Amino acid sequence: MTRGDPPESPPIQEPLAPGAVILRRFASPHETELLRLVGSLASEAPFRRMFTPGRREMSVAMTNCGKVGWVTDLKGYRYDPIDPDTGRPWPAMPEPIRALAVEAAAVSGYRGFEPDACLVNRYEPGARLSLHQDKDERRLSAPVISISLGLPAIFLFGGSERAQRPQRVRLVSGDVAVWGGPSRLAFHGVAPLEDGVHPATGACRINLTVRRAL
Ligand code: MD3
Ligand code: FE
Repeated sequence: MTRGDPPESPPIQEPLAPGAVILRRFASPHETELLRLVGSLASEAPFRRMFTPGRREMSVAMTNCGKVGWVTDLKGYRYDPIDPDTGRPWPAMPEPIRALAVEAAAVSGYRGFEPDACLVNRYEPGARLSLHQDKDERRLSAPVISISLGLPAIFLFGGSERAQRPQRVRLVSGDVAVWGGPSRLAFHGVAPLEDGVHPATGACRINLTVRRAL
């Protein structure tokens, strides 16, 4: 990816909540390249379905790149520099992914974002993510940037309390969302993925979340 190339159609910024914005189709010009990079990092650190400390197998398959990766097992959730499945460090974060996330953060008002981790989620039809907060990162002042690729999904965006009924937002391939400030600790999740076929991914959705974990 070349930094500074304008997207083919002007990006639409859709405010969602204080500190949270959706940049519609911001990543669309890079869809093919991003998916190629995901394929390449998954050849080093394969997608796997992890277990929660509560012994449930997640329906979403995950892998990571960057200095550390998010893992869950019977012992708990954490960021680890070593992939437990391969015993090797996670693959480095590809520069185009880092640059796209830093640019999305900057246009959303978060300057100086220095990500060190990227969690890659793969949803097949029926896969879902129940409402949760992302709070395993040390620096909650840094935003989380999410990049959606492939099949559309209904993203659930709640408030600071789990009981708050979440907004439902449809995210399509190329959409980038920025979550920071007052929204950083909001409860969020993903509704079960609907069946479908996407020209670039087939029957799945890939989500990249770029973070500052350490
Ligand atoms: C709002 N991923 O990996 S991305 C996750 O689509 C995760 O795979 C979802 O939740 C997915 O933890 C949602 C959007 C997202 C990511 C992080 C957030 C929204 C967020 C952190 C705080 C608030
Ligand atoms: Fe999350």
